[in-house]
Amino acid sequence: MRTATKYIHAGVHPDPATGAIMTPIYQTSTFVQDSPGKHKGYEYARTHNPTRSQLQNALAAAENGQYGISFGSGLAATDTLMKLFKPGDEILSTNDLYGGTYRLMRKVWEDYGLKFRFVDMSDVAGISRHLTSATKMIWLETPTNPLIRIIDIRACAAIAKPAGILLAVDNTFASPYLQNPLDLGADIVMHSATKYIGGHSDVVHGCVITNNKQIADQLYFLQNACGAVPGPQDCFLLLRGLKTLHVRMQRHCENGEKVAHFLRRHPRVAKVHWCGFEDHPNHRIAKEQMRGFGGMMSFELKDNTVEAAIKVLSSTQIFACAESLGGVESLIGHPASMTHASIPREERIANGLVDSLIRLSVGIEDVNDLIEDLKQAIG
Ligand code: P1T
Repeated sequence: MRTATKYIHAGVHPDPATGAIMTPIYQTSTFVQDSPGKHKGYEYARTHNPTRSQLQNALAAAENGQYGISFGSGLAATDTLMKLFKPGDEILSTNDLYGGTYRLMRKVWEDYGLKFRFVDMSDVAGISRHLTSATKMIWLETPTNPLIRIIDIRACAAIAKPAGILLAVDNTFASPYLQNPLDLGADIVMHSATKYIGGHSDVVHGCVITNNKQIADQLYFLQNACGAVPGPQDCFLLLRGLKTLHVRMQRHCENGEKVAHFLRRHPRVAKVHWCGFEDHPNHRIAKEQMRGFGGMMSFELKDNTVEAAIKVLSSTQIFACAESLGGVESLIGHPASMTHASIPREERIANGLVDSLIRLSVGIEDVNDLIEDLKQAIG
């Protein structure tokens, strides 16, 4: 099946009871059994739910994977992944990543004995230097949040595989439409499906997809044993969102390109981070591993102050000042005080996340309105 057909049909089938073409919302906590253990495949809704099962199949298909495991949020998905490890195990992570993931690693899992190192993985050659005999997983985002760095997934897999280290990719910024990490050698792909997969800013959800049966079995076990599961209505919204992912992503890419070029020409803008520019440091890798450059970007102001950034964020009329990304509507955010506030300032600055950095999630509105809005807001 080709991409567009896959998003609409793969992994889902009409409801066996009624023929409903859209997967019904099985809003039930339990399933009646004929006698103990004699049932139709469903016992209790934390363990299995038919709406969730179809979503998991559809998400797995979207990432060319065999197993999909859904969670109540992206962070719940990442949190469950961390439970695959034992105290003393090390995880090597990229140093530019969602602030909530950083917080989960540093403020939660370090207390349980996991060790994390945060390094710049856009320089792949440097990665091996940070591996130790205790390293069990490489964790990366690409494009990274919020500096849109690109990490070479294939090259990371070539380092991880021979060393027996798992490679996990948070594919939230690209979406399955632009990039499929499992095809590039990753063992695990994770999404905050809250973003492009849902696409309408109306649901919080996370998922993990893998081709490794052993990992999948462990994650299904943890999904039930720890219970960070999504509700059936959320699963329904995700199933619906996925069906239009390709159409939305095409427009996100078109609009993103025009907005990025507009920003680059603006006299008050010092630097634009968008992986579609030919002089982006990792553009060649982006071109190789992605099918487009997406609608996520960030930019720095010449007046590199929090105040200057806040002034822009307070002045937009169409871009809504909000956390999150990937919805049909355009959002504008200030990572230093919003999504990445949990990262200490010195660490942020050292990694290149400056005070005036503004992040855009370019939506699918008329791009001329978006550009006019930014023009009046930046001044
Ligand atoms: O919000 P949640 O569904 O729990 O997903 C967390 C998450 C994981 N990975 C990436 C790359 C993310 O961007 C996020 C969430 N990010 C935001 C809310 C944000 O505005 O960046």
